[in-house]
Formats: sequence, structure tokens, C-alpha cells
Amino acid sequence: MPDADVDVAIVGAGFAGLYMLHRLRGMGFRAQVLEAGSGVGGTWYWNRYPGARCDVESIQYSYQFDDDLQQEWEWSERYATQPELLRYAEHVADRFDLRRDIRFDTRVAAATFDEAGRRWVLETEAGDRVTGTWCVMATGCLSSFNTPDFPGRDSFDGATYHTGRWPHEGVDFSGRRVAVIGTGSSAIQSIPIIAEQAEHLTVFQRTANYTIPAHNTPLDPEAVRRVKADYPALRAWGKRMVNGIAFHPNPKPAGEATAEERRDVYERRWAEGGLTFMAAFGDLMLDDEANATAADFVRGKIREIVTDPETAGKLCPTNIIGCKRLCVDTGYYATYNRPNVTLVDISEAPIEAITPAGVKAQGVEHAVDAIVFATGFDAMTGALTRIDIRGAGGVRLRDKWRDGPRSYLGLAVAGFPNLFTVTGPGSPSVLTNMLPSIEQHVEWISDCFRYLRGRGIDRIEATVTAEDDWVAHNAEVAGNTLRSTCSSWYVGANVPGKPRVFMPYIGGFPAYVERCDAIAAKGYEGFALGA
Ligand code: N01
Repeated sequence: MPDADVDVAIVGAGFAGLYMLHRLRGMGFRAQVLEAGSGVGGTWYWNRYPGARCDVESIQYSYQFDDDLQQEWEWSERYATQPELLRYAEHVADRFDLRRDIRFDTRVAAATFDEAGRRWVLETEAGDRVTGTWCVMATGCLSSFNTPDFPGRDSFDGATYHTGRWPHEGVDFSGRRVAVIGTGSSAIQSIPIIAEQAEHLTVFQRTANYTIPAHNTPLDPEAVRRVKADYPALRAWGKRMVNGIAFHPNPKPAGEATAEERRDVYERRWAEGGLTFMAAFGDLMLDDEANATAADFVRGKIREIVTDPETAGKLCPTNIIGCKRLCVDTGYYATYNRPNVTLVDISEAPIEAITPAGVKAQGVEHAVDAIVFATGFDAMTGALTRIDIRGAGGVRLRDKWRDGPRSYLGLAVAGFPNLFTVTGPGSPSVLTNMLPSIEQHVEWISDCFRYLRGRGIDRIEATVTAEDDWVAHNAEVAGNTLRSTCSSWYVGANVPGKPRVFMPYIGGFPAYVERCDAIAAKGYEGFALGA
């Protein structure tokens, strides 16, 4: 493709990049998107593993910027599958004629700020260049996949897969012995389906995980009709909630309820299914003892479901519930009742090696034909630091973030003028419903560009003071919850050597939006603007 010069260079054609392009076009900016994949959809383009589905309800996990779109699109199930979400992204790309400004199969290798020319210069792996006054990284929070460097990893004779890079043609595990390494959301969704196909499935579990049943179901047309009759009301309700999802939190502290009352509440939430289990009481993420009541309830469920007491014991998590991202499943714990499924607990001793025949742990070689790495992502920062991003004076982002990410609002980084990140570290993003969070960022960033254009300003940079204050505020609010206290990907614990910093902003979606709006209303307070 020929080199191009545009107003805004956007990296990524997931939900963030698509809307960014659409909105900027509507404002009269020239924009181009560079996308590593061969199609749109980002996370839903890559994560095609069996059982992949969104665990935010489809009626809420969708764009709201266009009323015709939200009225006309029909979701089929309570939780949309990956294929349906991908079809939705493709529909949006076609409906708004976005593809003509997207370069597919184009991975950005480097992005450099040319101070003299006041432009970002993006270089692709193929050696093409796209330049823009502004650069928007719409690269996603969970897009840089992580395959641990197990000894002998490349010596395996069979097939290997990563849940985050699943073959487009699908995989048939029939008659094969399969190992799954990891028990996070991706594993918990795929294990029940792989177990149905495989001759034998061996799951390697380093940390037992809490998962709540999805109780997925086809959507009731009458319920959908009611939502669509006043979709803005549902959206407005979502925006008032800390996680951007319309739901009914119970503010009561768990300790103020009797044991029977707690049991009833947890039973109701369990029967309802999904992530809002953690809204059963108001202090579950604030108080150890309150949290333990919810954790005990789920452990009780595991022991009820899993018939072999030893396996049930291994599946019972011991950490804080909700500290690692809660999972949502269909038949996960019951899968361990199948005769063709073995659980290997590697909490005490890590996997020793991948061998040509399989996976070796605790001195035992488990022979398999295929290994599925469900080992997650270099979350929040990985997609950015893997690109060689150089700001003013040639400073590299990966050097600046060596001790952890520093950002103003998760939107901009001091020393990196004219560069914006959609749902970057320091934004609520992964703690919220991603779609409204993405829309809020896209609208804030594009409004900012319009403001600057209207004043003939072609340089904007977060100040070090504003960034420092935001980073300190982030750390302070993170310290108030139990969520920052365990070894999760929120703190980078899953990637060896990654600095331990609680990366998302946990102050809640409404407080965050209020702050962003106030900053914009004050002429972009905390940013240095230069003509
Ligand atoms: O990744 P994870 P994921 N040896 O990091 C284990 C979103 N998501 O892809 O816990 C052995 O959660 C690791 O063990 P441990 C969602 O936000 C959403 O499953 O670190 N094991 C863990 O069990 C989610 O949270 C949806 O001890 C190793 C697993 O691999 C996020 O994506 C669906 C290991 C990784 O779990 C990430 O989920 C899927 C090692 N060296 C994902 N290294 C929906 O919306 C890692 N592990 C439905």
C-alpha cells in the first residue's frame, strides 16, 4: 500500500478503532486505521477458541452511539458468542463503510514522534509508513497474548494452540488427548467443550478459580422489545454504575445479614448467574470477612457439583473471590465429573517441562496429542510496549514504563505528545463494560481533536504533574479494595518480570467520566497545549 499522510493514524480495528474512525470521519478528519488482522473485530477476531463468548450481557455489550444500529441489530442469546460478536463488528464496519480506510494485515512495528514535523510516523512490519498529526492507539487491553517460556516449549511433537490466537478453521479434538494449561476465563469457557470432544483432557491448574454459572439462554423477544422501547434508559442506568453495567447492587454489608439471609441472597445471585454475583452485598470487595462469606458459598457449590472430593478440594479456590477477574461458565465444575477429564494441581510445583510427548509435572509425563495454552495476556501494557513507541526526544514508552505504566487518565502519556490511548492503563476499562468505556474514550479524544483544530493548535501533551497526580490517585483508590491484593493480571503478576502495579482505574466509571468531562471543560486541564 502507498505511504499515507492523514490527520489521525489509528492502530487497531476492534470496537475502539472502528468507532474512532467513524466519529473522526463525521467531524471531517482524515483518518486511517492500521490493523494486524485480516478483518475487523479485535479481541473477537482473534479469540476464536471453543466456547468463546462475552460474559457481559449482549444487550449491554454493544454500541449505543447510533440509535438505528442498536434498534436494528438483533442479539440471539443472553451472552453473545464470539461468532455473533464478530458478525456484529463486521456489520458495523459495513454499515458505516469503514473498511476503505482500514489497512488489514498491517502490523505496526514502530511509532515515532517527529517533533520538527509535528507528526507521528508509524512504520509497519512490511516497511510502509503512515503519518498523522495525531496518533490513537486502539490496541486493546487483552490483545498481546502470553505463552510462558516453559522449558522445552518448542520440543513438543503434537499441535499447540493459544486461546487468544485460535485457528480460523477451528480445531477438532475428536479422538485426541489434549492438555489445557491455565484455568482463567478462556480456559473455563473452553474446557467443557474440549472435554466433550477429546478422548482425554488433562487440565493443569496453577490457581483454582471462582466461576459463576452463566445460565445462558436465547433472548426473550418480549424482553428485548421492552429494552428497545427505551434503550437510552438502560444505557443511562449503566453509566451510573461503577462498572458501566445496568444491574442491581445490594448496598447492605454482608455482616449485617444473618447467615440464612446471606445464603438466600447468594442462592438467588447464583441462580441469576453471571458477574453480578459480586453485587450480592456492598462490601464484598472491601472487607475480608464479608468476602469470605461469598467465597465459602461458592466453595460449597463446588463440593456439591464435583463428585470426587479430592478433585473438588483441588478446584476450591483459597484466595479472595473477585480479586482475580471472576469467571462465568457453562458446566465448568461438572466437567470434572467426566471420566475422560483429569485435573493436575501444579500450585505447589510448576510445570517442569514440555517434552516431545506432552507435559511433565511433578515428575510425571502426561502424554498428549495437543496442548492448549490458555495462559492469558500481557494485559493493558503489552500491546503498547511491543510497538517501539518513541515520544519527544526519542524517549521509548517501554523505558518510561519500566517500573509500571504511567498515564494521565489512561488517555495520554507525558513525553508522548499528540498520542492517545483508548482504554489505556489508568482507565477503568477492564473493570467495566468495555463498550461504553470505549465510546467514552473515543468521544473524549475526538472532541479534543475538534477543540484543538478549532483553535489552530497542533500539539497537546499531558504534563508530568497531572500524570503524577493521576498515578497517585490510582494507587490510592486501588489500595482501598481487596482487588489489588492478589496475583492477578490486573497487577501484571502473570507475566514474569512485569512490575507489580494495579493497572486499571478502580474509582468507578461515573467518577472517572466526571473527571474527564471537568478536565475538558477547563480547556484540557493537565495538558500543555501548543500551537
Ligand atoms: O487469561 P488469565 P484468560 N504455568 O490470565 C495460568 C478476559 N476474557 O485468557 O492464575 C501455569 O485470566 C494462570 O494461572 P495463575 C477476562 O477479562 C473475557 O483466561 O496466574 N499456568 C491462569 O490460570 C479475563 O480475565 C472473556 O496462577 C499458568 C491462566 O493461565 C482475561 O480476558 C473470556 C502460567 C491465565 O488466565 C484473561 O483471561 C476470556 C504458567 N507459567 C477472557 N502462566 C469473556 O468475556 C499463566 N498460567 C467471556
